Amino acid sequence: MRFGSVIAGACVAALAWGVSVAPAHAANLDANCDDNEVCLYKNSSFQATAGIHDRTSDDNDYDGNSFLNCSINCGLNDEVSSIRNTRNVQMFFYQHRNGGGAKLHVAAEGSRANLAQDPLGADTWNDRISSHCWLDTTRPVWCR
Ligand SMILES: [Ca+2]
Ligand SMILES: [Ca+2]
Ligand SMILES: [Ca+2]
Repeated sequence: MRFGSVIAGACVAALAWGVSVAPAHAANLDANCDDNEVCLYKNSSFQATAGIHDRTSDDNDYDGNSFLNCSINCGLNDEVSSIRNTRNVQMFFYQHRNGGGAKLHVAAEGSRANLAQDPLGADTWNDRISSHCWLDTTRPVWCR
């Protein structure tokens, strides 16, 4: 195959149809942290092999979502320990679902390598995040 296995199924299908594909094509939930995604990691320091959830959309409730590349305790809610935002738009992450509780700002194309170093009251943001959104013009009402 001309391209590596990191190219997602949707991209391969597009190539088969003769459609040109940008190199930075964002593939939702393929365990690769592509451009225009938010990449949530179970461990600190962006360890994709220890659990990653890479997505292209806002999420108002992590409950029921899971890490990829993960075999045990893989639920997303209250388990995220590092973050990459690869979209050129700033983001908010929230303590609770639907934008509830405290919020953590991450810059456009910014990241947090270790949420245990980001204070949340007397505690930290490690294993606390439950929803997120990009602060673009189409953001939902709960993205405050
Ligand atoms: Ca991806
Ligand atoms: Ca964690
Ligand atoms: Ca939470």
